[in-house]
Amino acid sequence: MAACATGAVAPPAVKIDVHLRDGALASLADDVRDGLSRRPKELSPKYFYDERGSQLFEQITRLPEYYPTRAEQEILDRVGEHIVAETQPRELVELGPGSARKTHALLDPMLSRGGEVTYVPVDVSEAAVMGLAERLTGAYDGLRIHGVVGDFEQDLERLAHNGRRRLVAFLGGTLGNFDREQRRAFLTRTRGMLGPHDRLLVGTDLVKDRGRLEAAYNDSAGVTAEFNRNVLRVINTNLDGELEPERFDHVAFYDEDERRIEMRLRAREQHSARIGALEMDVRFDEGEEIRTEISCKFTRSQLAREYAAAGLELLAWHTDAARRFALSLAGPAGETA
Ligand code: SAH
Ligand code: AVI
Repeated sequence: MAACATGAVAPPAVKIDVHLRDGALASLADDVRDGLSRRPKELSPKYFYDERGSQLFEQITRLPEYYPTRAEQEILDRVGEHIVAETQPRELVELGPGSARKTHALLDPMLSRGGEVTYVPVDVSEAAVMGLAERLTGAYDGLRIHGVVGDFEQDLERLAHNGRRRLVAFLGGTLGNFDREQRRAFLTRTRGMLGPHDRLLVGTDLVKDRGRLEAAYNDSAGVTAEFNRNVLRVINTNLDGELEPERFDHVAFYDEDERRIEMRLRAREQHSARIGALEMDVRFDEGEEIRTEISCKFTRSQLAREYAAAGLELLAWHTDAARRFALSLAGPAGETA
């Protein structure tokens, strides 16, 4: 028997848990069968983000029309240090980090306080988690990374609390990609991850004039249109599909009553497409649409109400100078005094 070292063994600096290896494909098949059988047809936005989709989203964040990323970066640069000083987290859990470019505004002040810091990125995209783990280990000495390839709608309960103060960040406005019911379920589950001193930091896009909103989702370079069509390529690759992205137009418009952008793919002509793995032929009428994403826009009072309904209390609200985007800090209701 090999001799065992005595004393504490330092945990590895990087650990990755993959919860989705089979699950992603299983749920893709079920979701696509269900979504493309509905009227109107619908697909979940979580399937945009294969490697190409993640790259296209990165390009979107740099488009002149797509202001949310720059606006949120402006807020984080201004208040990131203050938020860390107030909340004193030792663990940062980030839901849907993507490339985690903005996360430095939280990690830098966390690490500069000294002591051990753990970063827990949870993303459905394996490429995103692997990529940022590699980049951040290079960038920070002493940062522990516990990456989780998982679905933040299903896998949050798997994130064991290590007893140290936790900040859960949900940046970019991704909360807006849920409808009201999904938000309530998600916020309630996220509340369940928080101890009395833990905090939730959420980025949300704000209600504003139709022109600026619609421009952000109809960029002149056509990147958002390619991002939208990418969901069809994801189906083709993973489910032996024969959907033809070029037979669909990208559609994005602001619904003022629902306060949300709706993204759709509209069939240019009547046609059918085979999805081999589902043994399914999908028929599209001319002009028929698949809803691929909603992106809800918020006001402070609406978000405060939604937090309260999930057992959370809005503690702080920060916007960019042009008031396009907000970062809100919340904690468990009744335990934050
Ligand atoms: N937070 C980043 C990225 C936003 S894009 C930013 O602010 O720029 C949305 C990210 O959430 C993508 O990385 C995508 O892969 C991830 N994502 C979408 N749905 C998800 C789900 N259900 N579970 C986990 N990650 C998800
Ligand atoms: C990730 N999410 C917040 C983006 C949004 O604005 O709703 C996704 C996106 N869709 C089109 N452009 C960007």
